[in-house]
Order: sequence, then C-alpha cells, then structure tokens
Amino acid sequence: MESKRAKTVIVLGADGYLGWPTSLHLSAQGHHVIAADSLVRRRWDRKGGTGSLVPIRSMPERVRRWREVTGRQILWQRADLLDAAGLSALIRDHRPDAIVHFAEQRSAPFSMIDRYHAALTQYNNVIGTLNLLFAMREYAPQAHLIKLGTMGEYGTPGIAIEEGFITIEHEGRSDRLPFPKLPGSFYHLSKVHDSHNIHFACRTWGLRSTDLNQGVVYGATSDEIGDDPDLATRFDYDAVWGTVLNRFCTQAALGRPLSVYGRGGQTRGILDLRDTLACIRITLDNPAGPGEYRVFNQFTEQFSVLELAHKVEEARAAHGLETQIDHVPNPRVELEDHFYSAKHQALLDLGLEPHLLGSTLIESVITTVERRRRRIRPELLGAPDVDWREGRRSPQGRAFRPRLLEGGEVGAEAQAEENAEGGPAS
Ligand code: NAD
Ligand code: USQ
Repeated sequence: MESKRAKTVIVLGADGYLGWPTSLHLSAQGHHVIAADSLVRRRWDRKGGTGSLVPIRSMPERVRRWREVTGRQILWQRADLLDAAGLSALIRDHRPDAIVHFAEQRSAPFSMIDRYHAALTQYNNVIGTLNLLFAMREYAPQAHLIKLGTMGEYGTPGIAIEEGFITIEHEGRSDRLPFPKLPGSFYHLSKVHDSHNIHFACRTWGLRSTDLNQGVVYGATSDEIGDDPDLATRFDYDAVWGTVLNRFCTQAALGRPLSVYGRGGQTRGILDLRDTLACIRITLDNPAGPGEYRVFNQFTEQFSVLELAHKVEEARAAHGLETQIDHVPNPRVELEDHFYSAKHQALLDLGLEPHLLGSTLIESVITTVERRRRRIRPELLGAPDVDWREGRRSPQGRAFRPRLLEGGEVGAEAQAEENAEGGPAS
C-alpha cells in the first residue's frame, strides 16, 4: 500500500543492513528515494577480516535489480558525511522532505578496540551528523531528520526508561528534561553526543527531528527483499559486527554452542528487521513539527541474553536438535542482574503492529544461514577478542588501521576499491 503523499527522501547509510531494506521499503511506498552511502563499511570489513555472510551486490547492481523487478527507480549517490561540501551539495540538489540517517559506525566492540577506533567512531558519527545539521540549516530547514539513535544511550538505570524526556522535580520546581544517559561503549556515547547536537539544532535553528532510540535488530530479510539474492541485505555474524540473536542463529545453524557473555543477565530491547522498516515509514508519515525534537524508543520486546539463547534452543528442539549454551567470560563491562523497564509506546500509538519473536522467524534466519554455511569463517563465531578494559587482544588489532580523520578524502587505493564496488551515481 502506498503512503498518502509521495515524498523525496534521502537515505544516508543506504548500503547497510538497515539502510538498504529501508530504501526498498520507502520506494515500494511510492516515495522518491535517494540512496547515499560512502561504502566505508565495506572497507572496514576488508581491513578487519570480517564480511557479510549473505553476499551483497554493489549499489548500482542493487538499484538496477530493483528497477527490473518493480519498475521503480532509486537514485544511488555515493556520499560521505565527513565531506561537508559534498553532503551540502547532495541536500541542495535534492531538497528532500525527509532524511533518514543510518550512516554511522555502529559497532560497540569496534569502538572499544583502542584509542584509534574510539576516535574514529566518534569523529565519523558526531562530525558526520554535525555536517548534516549544517547542510540542513542551509538547504533544507523544513526537512524532517529521522535519526537512528540507540536504546543503549540510556544504559540500564535503576528506574523506568522514558521516551527521551523525563519530568524532574527539584527543590520545589519541576521541568521536562532529557532523560539521563549511561551509555556502555564509546559507540553508544557517540549517539548521546549526536542527540544533544540534534536537540540543540532544533531548539536553535528550528529544525525538526525524530531520534529513534532503537534496540537490537534481528532478521535477515524483508517483504521487499524476499529471497531475491540480488536484493539481499548484509548479515553480520562475527563478534565485532554481529548482533546477538543473529549470532546465536548462526551458531545454532552450525551446531556450535551459543556464546552467552557472562550469565546472560543483560536485558535488551529487540525488534524484527521488518519492524524497523515499519517504524521508519510511520515516522516519515507523521513528521515532527518545526523546531520539535522528539524521541521514540524503537523496539517491540525485551529479553535477557540468556532468554534469547533459550528461544533459539527451543526452536531447534522442536526439530529434535540439541543446542549447547556456553557461558563465556563477558568481555564487556555490563550489569548481570539489573532492573529494565523501557517505555515504547509512541510508535505503537502511531500504528506499529509488531512482529513478535517466534520460532518461525528464528528458523527462517537459521535456514538463511544454512544456505550460506560454506561462507562462514568459524573463527569469527566464537569468543570476542575485544575486551572493554584492555581493548583488542589479538595481533590483528594492531594491523587493523582503517582511515581516520580524513575529512572526506579517500585514499587512492580505497577509491579504486570503491569504484569497483559502488561506482559513481547511477
Ligand atoms: P551498517 O554498518 O550495516 O550500515 C551503516 C552504513 O552507513 C554502512 O553502509 C556505512 O558504509 C555507512 N556509513 C558509515 N559512516 C558513513 C559516513 N561517514 N558517510 C556515509 N556513509 C557512512 O549498520 P546498520 O546495522 O544498518 O545500522 C544503521 C544505523 O542504525 C546505525 O546508525 C546504527 O547505529 C543504528 N542501529 C542499528 C541497530 C542494529 O541492530 N543493527 C540497532 C540500533 C541502532
Ligand atoms: N552478547 C552475548 N553474546 C554474543 C553477542 C552479544 O552475550 O555473542 C550480549 C552483549 O554482551 C550484550 C547483548 O548481547 O549484552 C547485545 O549485544 P549486541 O552486540 O547484539 O548489541 P550492541 O553491542 O548493544 O549493539 C547493537 C548494534 C548497535 C545498536 C545496539 C542497540 O550493533 O548498532 O545501537 O545493538 S542497543 O543494544 O539497544 O543499544
């Protein structure tokens, strides 16, 4: 079903796990989608020895395929948020109604490898978003910025988590203020810094934004992708990029033990990839007002890590298969036993109908993995080599030096690789 009014939407980070299916979903709704990405994630994979389990096509190939199967056009533009001039030109040329911003370094372990990776993460994310805010002020002050934040901005406080703001009474006065933040990695901190900058830009320049504090996403496909290999989105399973349930499904598919860190008492909000797309669509259809900065907590259910492992175990047991659950020393600094109650009402009120986690979904992810089992590198499945206190313990960490603070300049070697993969705008 198409949205009421077709909008011009720039999707930043459109080559990623979430950005690509979002581009397809919004295009299927009849929106005019400009899909932009610097392709830096593909480079981080090459340098770090990781990679998507599901093969992914180049961006020109993907948009071509989408046009073949639907007749719809997605415009592919290579763009780096660190290149302020290039980003401004992108916004100026398209004057979007909305910008969906996924384009960040999104791995907590990556940000904890060493000083270099912490700085890379915060520079890429915070300065990239700052560049975007300035470009919007100049060329698209009416556009709705839909920014991907994270539930991890809040951490695990001992009180219920509100959606962005909390009313505080202090010395006889009361005010509605941003909810306190206790993030658990330099990556999660970068999102907190973004939130403050976006909130400030809304208050000061009258920009409009929705900050989507999203939980951990699971799943391997969407309605638009189906099982078309030419439209597939990436699927990470290694200890740096793979998120917890996708990792557990991959481990189960190989008959390997599930890697629960510590006792698995850490509780997280989670959601199905298809619900991420629905949340973006709903947010796009219901924009923030001028000068408004609002926060939606974007997840559908909460589970402890051990409960997630048991869900996978149960789904396998239904087929007579046994699953081993291993408790590996937790490389992160996390609370094992903690209170967790996070509100997530705003998107439900706007019409979100969640896909709740069930055995069918777990089985379908496992089937996706089984089809690709020959591509799995078993050494990437096990215990992580990035420790929150010590950084990366393996020698690979010292050799892994992706670009840093290059201000949008791409080295000749990286440029050649990117041309092979992404090419210029098609
Ligand atoms: P991803 O790594 O698959 O995709 C991110 C994309 O952004 C990559 O294609 C990368 O090349 C691009 N990018 C990064 N920096 C860029 C820059 N400076 N300029 C242009 N492009 C750049 O990550 P994902 O899982 O799709 O996550 C997308 C967003 O959603 C991130 O902001 C992440 O923090 C957030 N998020 C993800 C999850 C999850 O479980 N995957 C959960 C909550 C929030
Ligand atoms: N965990 C395990 N075993 C594993 C992998 C993870 O026990 O093999 C545990 C972690 O210790 C943690 C939980 O599972 O307690 C979630 O870890 P994760 O790697 O799935 O998620 P996280 O590092 O928080 O990051 C992911 C995305 C990030 C997003 C975040 C949403 O990579 O981009 O912001 O989920 S949230 O967790 O709500 O902050």
